[in-house]
Amino acid sequence: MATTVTGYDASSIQVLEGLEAVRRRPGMYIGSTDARGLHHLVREIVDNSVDEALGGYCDTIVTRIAPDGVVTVTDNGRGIPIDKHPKANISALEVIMTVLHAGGKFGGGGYKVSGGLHGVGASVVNALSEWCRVDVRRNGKLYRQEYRRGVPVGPVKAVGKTDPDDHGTTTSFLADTAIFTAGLDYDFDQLINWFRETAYLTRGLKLTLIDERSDREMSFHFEGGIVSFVRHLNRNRGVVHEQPFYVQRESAAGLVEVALQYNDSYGESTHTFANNINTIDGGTHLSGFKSALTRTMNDYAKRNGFLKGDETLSGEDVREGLTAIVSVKLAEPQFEGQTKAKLGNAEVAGAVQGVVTEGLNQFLEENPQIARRVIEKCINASRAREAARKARELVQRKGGLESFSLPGKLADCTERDPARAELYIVEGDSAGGSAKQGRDRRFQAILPLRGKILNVERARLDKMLQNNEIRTLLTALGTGVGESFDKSKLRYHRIVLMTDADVDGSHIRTLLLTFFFRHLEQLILDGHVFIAQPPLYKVKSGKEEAWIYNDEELRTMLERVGDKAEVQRYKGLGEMNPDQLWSTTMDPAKRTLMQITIDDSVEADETFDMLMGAAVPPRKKFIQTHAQEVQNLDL
Ligand code: 0RA
Repeated sequence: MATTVTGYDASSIQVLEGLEAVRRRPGMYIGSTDARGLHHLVREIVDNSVDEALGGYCDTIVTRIAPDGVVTVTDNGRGIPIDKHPKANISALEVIMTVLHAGGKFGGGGYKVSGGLHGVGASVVNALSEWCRVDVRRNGKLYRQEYRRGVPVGPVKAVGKTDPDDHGTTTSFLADTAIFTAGLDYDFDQLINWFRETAYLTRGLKLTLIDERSDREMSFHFEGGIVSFVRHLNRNRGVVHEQPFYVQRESAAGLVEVALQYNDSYGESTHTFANNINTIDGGTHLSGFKSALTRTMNDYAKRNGFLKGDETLSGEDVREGLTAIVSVKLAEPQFEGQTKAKLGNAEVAGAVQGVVTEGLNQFLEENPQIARRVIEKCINASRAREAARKARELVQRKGGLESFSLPGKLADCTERDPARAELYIVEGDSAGGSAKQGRDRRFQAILPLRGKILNVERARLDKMLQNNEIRTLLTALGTGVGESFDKSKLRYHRIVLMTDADVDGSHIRTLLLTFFFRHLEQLILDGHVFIAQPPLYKVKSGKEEAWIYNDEELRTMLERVGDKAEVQRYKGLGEMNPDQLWSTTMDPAKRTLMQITIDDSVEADETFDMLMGAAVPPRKKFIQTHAQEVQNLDL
C-alpha cells in the first residue's frame, strides 16, 4: 500500500531536511562560523523582538549572557502565538522555530528589521544551537517548547500560570560548539555598540545587555531616537544650531526618517540605515538625501539673496560640518554589492528626496536665523574649496613639470605593478634609513616622514595641502584626494604604517590613520592599509635569542627560560639594524601585518572624534579593536 505522508509528518520531514541543510552549510545562512557568525545569532533573536517593538507591541528587551555561554533574550511583546497553524497542524511557535524562512509567512504587515542582512529567522539560530528553549507568556499562561540542535524535544506545552497582564517571549540558546569551533566568546563591546545603534534607530525601545561573565550591564533608551543619535555624534563638537533638523514621513516607498545638525568641523559624517542595518556603502536613500540637501540649500540661498549671479553651492559645500542620520524602513529592502551594505531599492531615492526637500524647506523658512548661519557656513566652505582647488592644482602642476616627479625622500621600489608593490611609511629619518637598507627593493618602497603631520581632523583640505608631509604622502600614493581622488591610480596596494612602539609613534600612527579615514577612506575599505608589528623585546638566554612582540609572549618566554634571561626592550625602530628590521618586521615570510578595517562606520567615526577631539585618547584601543591580524600575505 502506498503511503502518502501528510500533515504533521510531511512538515516534520521538511523540517528535518531544512535543519540538516543549515547545519551542513552554516556559512550560507549566517555568513561564517567565526566570532562574526556567532554574534549574528544574538542579533537574529534580538531583531525578532525589535520587530515586535516596531509594531508598537513591545518596549523592553533584555539580553543576558551567562558564564556558560547561554544567551537569553526576553521581550515584553505579545508573545509568539502558540495556537495551531491551520495547515501544518502544529503550533505557530514550532513553525517559527523549526521552519526556514517561516517568519514572514504569518503576514502581519509592517516593517521588519529581521530578515535584513543575514536575517534568516529564529529557526537558523535554533538549528545551530546545542539546545534552545522558548518561553511564551500569553493569556495568563506560560508555554514552553525545547529543542536539541533544532529538533523539538516535545510539543508546545502549558507549563504554568503567569500574571494575566504579563506577556512576552523569552528565548534561550546555547550555540553549538561543534559548529562554532572557536568557542562562545561573545564580545560585550561589539554587542553594546550594536545595541546602542539599535536603540537610537528604534525610538522609545529600552535595550539592556547583562554580561554575567564580567558582571557588566548597560541599558539604552532614547526618547529622541535619531535626533539623540545626531546629538550624540556631535557631542564633542561645537554645533552651529542647537536644535537638530528632523523629519519623519510615511512615503509610498516606505518610512523615511532624517535628522541632521551642522557642527563647526570640516568633516562630514552621514550615516545611513535601512531596516536598522548600517548601509556603510550608502545606496538609493543616500543619493536621495544628498540631492535634496544640495538642491534645497541652493534654492533657499538664492531666494534669500545669499548667492550672487550664477554662484552655486556644491554637494561637498553643503555637507561640510554636517552630521546626519538617514534611516528608512522598507517592506522589502534590497541589499546590494559585495558586502550587501548598499541599499538598491530604486524607488527610495525619490521618496527620500521628496520627504527631505519638503521638511527641510519648512525648517529653513521657520528658522531664518539657523538658516542664515548654516548657509554662511556653506558659502565659507565653497570659498575654501576654491582655494583648495588652486592649491591642489599647484601640487599637481609641480608634479607635471618633472614627468615622474616623485618626492625626493621616497625610496621607490622597482616593481611597477601596484598589486605587488608595498609602501612603508616610516617615522623619522634614522628609522627610514634602516628601512631603506633592510628592505627588499624589488617590491618595497620606503617613505620616511619627519615629525608630526597635521591634525587633519581639525584642518581643512586647503590647509592640509600646505603641509609638506601630507603633500609628499599624496604624491607617493598617486591617487589624488577629494574630488580628484582616483583609486585606480594607487601606486601601492599595500600601505604599511611603521612607527615606534612609544607614545610619539602611537600618536603619529593615529594621525596617519585619521588622515586615511577622513580623506582616503576608500583605501581602508578596500583593505590597502596596514600597521607593521615590530618586536617590543629581544630575550637572550644562553645561546637562545628570541624576538618578542607583546607582553603576553614575554611572560610565557620568561616563565620558560627563568630569570637568567637578558631582556632588551626596543622602543624605537632605529634601535634595530637594517637586517634585524627586515627579519623581524618587513620580511613577508615572517612578519605580521595588522590590516585596518572599518566594521562599523558609526563606531569608527566616533572613535576618531574621541581620538582627535577634546577627550584623552585611548589610542591603542582603537587600533586593537579595528585591526585584524594578517600573516604571511601572498605577494
Ligand atoms: C504575533 C504574531 C507573530 C509573532 C509575534 C506575535 C511575535 C514574535 C516574536 C519574536 C520574538 N518576540 C516576539 N513577539 C511576538 C507572527 C507574526 C509574523 O510572524 O509575522
